[in-house]
Amino acid sequence: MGIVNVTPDSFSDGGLHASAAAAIAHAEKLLSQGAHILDIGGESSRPGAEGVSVEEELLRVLPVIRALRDFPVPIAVDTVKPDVMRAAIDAGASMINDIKALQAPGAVDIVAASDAAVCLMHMQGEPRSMQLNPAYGDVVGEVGSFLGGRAAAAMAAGIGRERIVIDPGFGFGKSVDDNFDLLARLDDICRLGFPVLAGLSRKSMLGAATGKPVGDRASASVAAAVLALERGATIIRVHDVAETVDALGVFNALTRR
Ligand code: 8Y4
Repeated sequence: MGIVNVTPDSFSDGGLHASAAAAIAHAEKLLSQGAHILDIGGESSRPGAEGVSVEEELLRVLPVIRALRDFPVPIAVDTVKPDVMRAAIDAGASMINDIKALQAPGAVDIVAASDAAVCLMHMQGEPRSMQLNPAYGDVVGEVGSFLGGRAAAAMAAGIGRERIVIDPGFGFGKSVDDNFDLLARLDDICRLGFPVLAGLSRKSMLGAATGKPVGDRASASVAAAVLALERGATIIRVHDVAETVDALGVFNALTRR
């Protein structure tokens, strides 16, 4: 899964049209590098980030979804807002990537009423404050029971199990140790019986392990991707698609034996 951000602050200052054009060009590049899914996001979910309105988020993501809908890969939309989910699905998105695991009022029903797939992610707290004081007794157990519970709620609302992906949410209300505990035991999360998505790309746990700044974490990200694959993850959300596709080729060559 290749990451496509459509946030004006990620690009210089050309406004919304330039942001959409840059995002579409970036998506084309990721596709040429071998991405199997594109994840379009119009609201930054980084620690400390401020939210945007439904209107602003739609102005960002809809032109990009419409431009990519005929590409030969599924389009996921990274949003927590039910109104954005509905409009994105109507515009051609086939997956909702929700860092709040469909907990917003109405979100489960909107996905249930569609054919879209959903990624249910674990987060402790809210993006603005989640990294201030993350605390767990047993991080793997707590994340697993949250994800199992959200998947059960999704299925009870009519979302078929074949439409559900789960994700431990690396970096979302977790200490460095919590993140590495989750990576070490990602096989436990896989045992819940749903495909597991791992988003480790360039995250601060990799900065902690390497001492490198965010712009120099590509190799660390590829290493983390392979470790996640080895523990059973089947979707890897990344910035560095070409490098990760090569690593996946090596992983698959070994795993097929
Ligand atoms: C550098 C670059 C440092 C990016 C941090 C980051 C996930 C996700 C994000 C994830 C799923 C991010 C939207 C955070 N992470 N969705 N989204 N899983 N499903 N931070 O792990 O990339 S945004």
